Amino acid sequence: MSKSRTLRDGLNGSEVIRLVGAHSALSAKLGQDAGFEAIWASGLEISASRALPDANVLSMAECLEAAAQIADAVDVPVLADCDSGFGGVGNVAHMVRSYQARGLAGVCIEDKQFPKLNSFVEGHQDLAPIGDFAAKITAAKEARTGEDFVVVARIEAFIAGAGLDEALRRATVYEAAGADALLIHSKLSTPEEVFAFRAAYTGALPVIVVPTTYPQVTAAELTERRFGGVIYANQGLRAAISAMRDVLGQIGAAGSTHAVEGSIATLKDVFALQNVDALLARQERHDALTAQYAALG
Ligand code: SPV
Ligand code: MG
Repeated sequence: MSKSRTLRDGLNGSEVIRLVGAHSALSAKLGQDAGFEAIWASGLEISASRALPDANVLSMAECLEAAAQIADAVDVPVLADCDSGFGGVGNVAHMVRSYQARGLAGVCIEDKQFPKLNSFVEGHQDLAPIGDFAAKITAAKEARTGEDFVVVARIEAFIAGAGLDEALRRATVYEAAGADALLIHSKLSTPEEVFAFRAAYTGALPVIVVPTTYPQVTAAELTERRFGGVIYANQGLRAAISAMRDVLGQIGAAGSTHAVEGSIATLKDVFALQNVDALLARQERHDALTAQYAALG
């Protein structure tokens, strides 16, 4: 089954599909190994891994390269965070063709103005006009090939302080424009807003949430409340930052690596993640073939 079909089926399944954020091939592999059904190529994580703000500073080509490296490294589907689509409808069409060609299972675009600003950064969160964003959704759908590639419309009404009625109005229009799923985002410390949205939304699309600021919510509760997907968008990156800062600080303070050696990943572990065994097996076969062909001559 294609990765896009798997993502589509997962979003429409009887339980929420769990996506985990990644910024690199390695972090995506760790997410897959941990049992997540899909990967979120996170704009926040990818920008942060370059020590840059999540504010459309990176170009589409740079985001695409990172997302494609992620997709190449895993068997599970990857949903790409494409911010507000990198421009107008022309950019969106090019974006969809490029992401689909590089093996992504779908794209998510959000109804904010370019340049976007990460939803949790204090500052102006300006919503795109509803018609303008809906036209981008249609452009995305028209640019994809086949039926399975997923186009997610992300609603930022709560983030911009525009309220439930505006979120629902946008959901209806984006559904009419052809979206395959909705992502409703909230920065409250409880799931109250997204629960209210899910209860009031009467359309047919699966609804995805990103419980970064309301971590108490469980996947089981989201399934019970009829959500389609949950994205743990940045916990892997945050864990890596904490772990690296801690270990590097210890090495600097102690003047040796002795104290940390037992608590960090072994080189054997690193080699396994790099698929070194496959490389060695290929080399062995190459050596055998070389000897065989040499004997023929
Ligand atoms: C991301 O991971 O880049 C997201 C989710 O878009 S959020 O950071 O919550 O905006
Ligand atoms: Mg993002």
